[in-house]
Amino acid sequence: MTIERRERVEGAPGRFIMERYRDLLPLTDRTPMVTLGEGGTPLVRSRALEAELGLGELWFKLESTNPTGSFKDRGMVVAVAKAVEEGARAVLCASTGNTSAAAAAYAARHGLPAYVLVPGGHVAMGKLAQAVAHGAQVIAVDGSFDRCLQIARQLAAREAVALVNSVNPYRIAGQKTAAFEIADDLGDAPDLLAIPVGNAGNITAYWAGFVEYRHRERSLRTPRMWGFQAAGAAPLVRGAPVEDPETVATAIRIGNPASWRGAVAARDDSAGRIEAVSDERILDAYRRLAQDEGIFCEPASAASVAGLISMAEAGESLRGLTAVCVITGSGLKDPETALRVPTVRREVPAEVGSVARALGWS
Ligand code: AN7
Repeated sequence: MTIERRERVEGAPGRFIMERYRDLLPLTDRTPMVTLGEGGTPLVRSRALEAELGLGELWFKLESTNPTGSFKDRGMVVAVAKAVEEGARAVLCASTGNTSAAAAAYAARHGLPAYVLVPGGHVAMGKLAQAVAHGAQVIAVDGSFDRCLQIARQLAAREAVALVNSVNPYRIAGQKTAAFEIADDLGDAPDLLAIPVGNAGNITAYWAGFVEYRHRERSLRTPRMWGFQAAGAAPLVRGAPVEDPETVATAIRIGNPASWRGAVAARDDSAGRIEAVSDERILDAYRRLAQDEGIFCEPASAASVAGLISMAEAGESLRGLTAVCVITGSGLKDPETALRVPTVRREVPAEVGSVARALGWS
């Protein structure tokens, strides 16, 4: 018996999406196969919400476990590799935070400089820390994400940098692999896919992934796509751009999504929905995920769960259906929101009696 050597991949072989789904990605033999271990994320079954919502099965796709703590790594690993293949000498993006963290990490991995434009004062602390730690040049712009993206597009058109926002088709290609993994893990696509929507790249990518998988007969069906925007930043629900988007879920504080048409097509072609959820409901779902399911996500991610709860309350029948909620980013990204609740008490003296009293045990 001969054992064939597989192509060697730098980093973490096996679960690496560019290797596992190579035949479904726009790679060539000149694409550098560099990884930080993205993809292969867990699909975890609900403990509490599934029965409460009357679902047959509720699963959480934990994209928060990607190397930089969000789904952005799937698209960025492909986009930066292709940028290198095509001769780019730097990468540029606009970001509400997670894209910048991923761009900075993968640029560092390839030895390229990264430039990121963020809306000043509206990026969660953990994401900013990542971009800075990886050595990206971070420019805080006095304006919204939408303005940052406009400026980034103009700069990319006149400088020799690769724009790695989701207007870059390699980002969408990489992010499709999450849909492939869900169908592989469940044995088929679910009935429903619930997902937060900001710039709308991810809902576009998931839909493309499910459609492609069915087309290639690797799954039998496609899900209904349910996208959820924050009420203060819900242009797709309103049907018009929002000038001054505002929400506690800063990741999706976006008023004019670049993949607008992709999101509308995902909704309409899947007989799905795009709805708005209030910040109050987002924070409620955020706490329920952490306390009843053991899943610490960032507020934007909780929009998918808030949306499912809202739809159930509005009388939408979920009975017997299999649903997947995409948990797009880690709670560690935004510790300030987590600590806003008044549960951390002041320090007590270092002795048993005081600690027991503080615990309410005596
Ligand atoms: C945790 O990082 O747009 O609808 O610049 O970070 O594909 O934009 C982030 C978006 C959901 C929405 N959840 O995805 C950025 C950025 C989290 C996010 C979204 C984002 P898209």
